[in-house]
Amino acid sequence: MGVVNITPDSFSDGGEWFEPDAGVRHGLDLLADGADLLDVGGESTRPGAARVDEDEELRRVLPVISRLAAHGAVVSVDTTRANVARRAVEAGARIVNDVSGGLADPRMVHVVAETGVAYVAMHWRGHADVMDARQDYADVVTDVRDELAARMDALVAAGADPGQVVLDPGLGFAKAGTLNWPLLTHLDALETLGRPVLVGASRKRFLGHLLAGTHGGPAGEPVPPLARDDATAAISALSAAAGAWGVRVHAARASADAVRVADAWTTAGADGEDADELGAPGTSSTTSARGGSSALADGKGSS
Ligand code: PMM
Repeated sequence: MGVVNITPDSFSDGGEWFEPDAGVRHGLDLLADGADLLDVGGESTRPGAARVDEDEELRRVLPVISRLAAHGAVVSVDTTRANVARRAVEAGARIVNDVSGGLADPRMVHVVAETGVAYVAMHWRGHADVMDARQDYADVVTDVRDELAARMDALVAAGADPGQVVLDPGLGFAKAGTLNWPLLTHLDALETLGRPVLVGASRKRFLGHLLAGTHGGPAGEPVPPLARDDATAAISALSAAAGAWGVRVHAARASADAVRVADAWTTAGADGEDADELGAPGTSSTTSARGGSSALADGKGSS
């Protein structure tokens, strides 16, 4: 899943693709680099970010979504607002990616049920201005799993089909540095909920901290967002090998390659030693970020 942020202030690429033409061009570049899906967002969720109003969010995302959909791209809209989700689906989006898992807007679960659209429910504990203060977990893995299970229940209670839902641990959202690693190493805990899992680690702060003092930078200083892409690709490979359905990334090529490597790796492991059994990269039927995308495009998800 390639990220197309139509925002002036996202933490790693704010302002770069703010005009619709630039956003569309960037989306097409991500597809050329191997992305299967494009995630178009008009509101930054970086820590401390102020909210944009709904009209402005619509003005940012709708033209880009309709043009990318007209190019045949599978588009998701990154929004917490039910009305933006509905309008985006009307404009051609086939997936709603809601970082609040339906908590920010009580009407969202109904839009998901009524449209039948595929829906990413991310773990969330509050908007960007408050989330850093909401990091109390008894056990981060079980708490995130249980809170996502509650979001599934709310969706089903509103009439949505569980088959519409993809789950996301929400790396960096109400989770500082070290809290993110157990979530990554226990993706299987989320997989017990029976739905595909999306991982959004790309360029996040915890990677900046992991790499602090490397890349020629000063000791203790997190490396800047654009220097986190190689680490992001490593997470993409490991996530795919652990069974993730997708990875949400800013730089598609390295992660698309990483997912192919993981796919070949797990296929070889599952099929035994016969290398001839390996198909062309990306064509395997085994679970991988690439392998699941067509199912989601149908709105059915994968398992
Ligand atoms: N992270 C961001 C935005 N949207 N959506 C999902 N499903 N998962 C994420 O981890 C996620 C997201 C923040 O990153 P950005 O500001 O660079 O888009």
